[in-house]
Amino acid sequence: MLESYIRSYNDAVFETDKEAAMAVVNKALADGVTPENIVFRLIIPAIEMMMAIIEKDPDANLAQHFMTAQIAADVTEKMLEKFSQPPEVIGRIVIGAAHGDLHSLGKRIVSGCLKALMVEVIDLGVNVSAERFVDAAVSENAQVIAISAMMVHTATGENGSQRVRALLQERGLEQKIKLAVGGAPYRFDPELYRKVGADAWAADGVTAGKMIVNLIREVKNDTA
Ligand code: B12
Repeated sequence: MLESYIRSYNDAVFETDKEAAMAVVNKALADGVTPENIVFRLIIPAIEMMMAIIEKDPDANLAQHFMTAQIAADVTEKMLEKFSQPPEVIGRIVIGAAHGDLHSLGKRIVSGCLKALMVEVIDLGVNVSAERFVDAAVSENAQVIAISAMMVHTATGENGSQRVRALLQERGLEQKIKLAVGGAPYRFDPELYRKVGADAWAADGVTAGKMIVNLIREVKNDTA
């Protein structure tokens, strides 16, 4: 039975038909599919399927990619309330677009993937200063600061990742808070993340989710 929902859900996502995707989810729930299975068997595999398509065809439709992550985030949030046991939250991150950067789509996709992986996401929006990233990470008790930068000058700029690294150093927070980056400039130069002082980077939402979960685990092990 689950298989047919998986097929219908994937078809709906492929057609970027959010209503149809939600209808599949609601029908599955009504037919007794557990919220846990909806998240782990329907939502997350659909994101992975979309990424596999995008890897083969870099020109794959951005709307499909975006919609998959949006639906994933929406459905996951609704399903979490219905889990039989409160899901174990893996950790918490703050995310935002770098200072001077107004590009928000990549960040939203990454947020959707993280929420589906049970990571709490505090979205600081766009054009976020280095101080704000660090202050928010401290006040929210986040293990990771995730910075999205779509332009070379916002990836490498003075009030971006490099300043965040300097602040983490100055405030003695490097063991407690890791720095992850992503966005187009990092795909062009896979070593750029090191130059801007980040701990890690990822080329897409699904890889970003996995990488950030690893960073959260690193922090938790180091500070245990
Ligand atoms: C859409 C877009 C816009 C939209 C943004 C709308 C919005 N709300 O986001 C608008 C029209 C507003 C815009 C404005 C501008 N843009 Co623009 N834009 C783009 C475009 C076409 C697509 C970006 C996008 O959304 N991609 C889709 C998402 C899904 O991909 P992504 O962001 O890369 O995210 C994925 C990964 O990178 C990764 N990821 C992303 N963030 C993070 C973060 C972390 C922590 C991790 C781990 C991973 C990760 O996962 C994501 C999901 O898979 C790009 C061209 C391109 N091909 O990249 C130009 C582009 C980024 N823009 C560019 C420019 C120049 C501008 C403007 C300056 C144009 C102008 N003259 O006004 C302004 C700048 C505004 C500003 N201050 O930010 C240039 C940058 C050039 C450069 N070398 O720096 C580009 C590359 C176009 C070009 N070829 O010239 N833009």
